[in-house]
Amino acid sequence: MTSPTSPLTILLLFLLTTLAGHATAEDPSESPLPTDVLQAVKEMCDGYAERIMPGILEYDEDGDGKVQLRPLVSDLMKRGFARTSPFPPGMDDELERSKFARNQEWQANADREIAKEFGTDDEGNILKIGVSSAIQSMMLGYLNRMGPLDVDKDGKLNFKEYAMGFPVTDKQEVDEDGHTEEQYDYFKKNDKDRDGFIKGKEYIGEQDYWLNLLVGKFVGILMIPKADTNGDETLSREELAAILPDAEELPESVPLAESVYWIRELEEEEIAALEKNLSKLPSET
Ligand SMILES: [Ca+2]
Ligand SMILES: [Ca+2]
Ligand SMILES: [Ca+2]
Repeated sequence: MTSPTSPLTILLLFLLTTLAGHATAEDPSESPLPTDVLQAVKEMCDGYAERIMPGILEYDEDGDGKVQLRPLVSDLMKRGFARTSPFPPGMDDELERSKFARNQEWQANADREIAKEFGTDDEGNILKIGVSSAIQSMMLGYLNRMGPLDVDKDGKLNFKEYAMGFPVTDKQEVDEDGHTEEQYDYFKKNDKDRDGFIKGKEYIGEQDYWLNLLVGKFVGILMIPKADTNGDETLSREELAAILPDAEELPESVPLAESVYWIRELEEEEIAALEKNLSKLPSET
């Protein structure tokens, strides 16, 4: 598991916060992005909504195909959603504690924002199209904000411009130009045509990566009660192993009431496995 203060986690948290912190409605018709990019964003977000809806429908108790947003969020909050985790036992270092607290605040904020923007009908029921447009809004908000990084205004980001979007923490090693390995890695990964610039749909590649993680975590948070197969409100090691069979390390047990905190710290491959395996489990009875 990634420790809460590893550079990658900080980067992830930063991006989640960047995404989530801008969840105010972004109207696609007012976006400066080209039509083909907007269309690609829409399709991507429809796909994310497709993935999220089965998790939401787990909360459809009367089977009418509708789930109300407010009670759903209250349910999730009982497991740590939109809340900050208490300090782990033995975390005494002041600096470590303040970083942990800040990270938790970011995560809780990301939760609040993702749920707040879900579109509902007049009765407060969550709509698939409302889920898709909430994610689109987050994504467009971020894409539109890439603009200011483009200092020389040539419509694309060179490495120096791109790297400004990634904060370097005091614990990260930097080269003589003040850049981290992660910055180079992410730039290389997203510069798909290798022309030395991030432009057009390459912006989306970045977003798609982080949103994929965010959506995977959210589906995990929605479906985690299914893993409690004996219904004792605790995920035993056996129950955890059933959903993460390949995990190298698993906690002894995780109370359902703290399951969101546990999911927040999972790594990329674990999040993917969690979503896949929880989807296969029968619904909670
Ligand atoms: Ca530029
Ligand atoms: Ca490129
Ligand atoms: Ca159990």
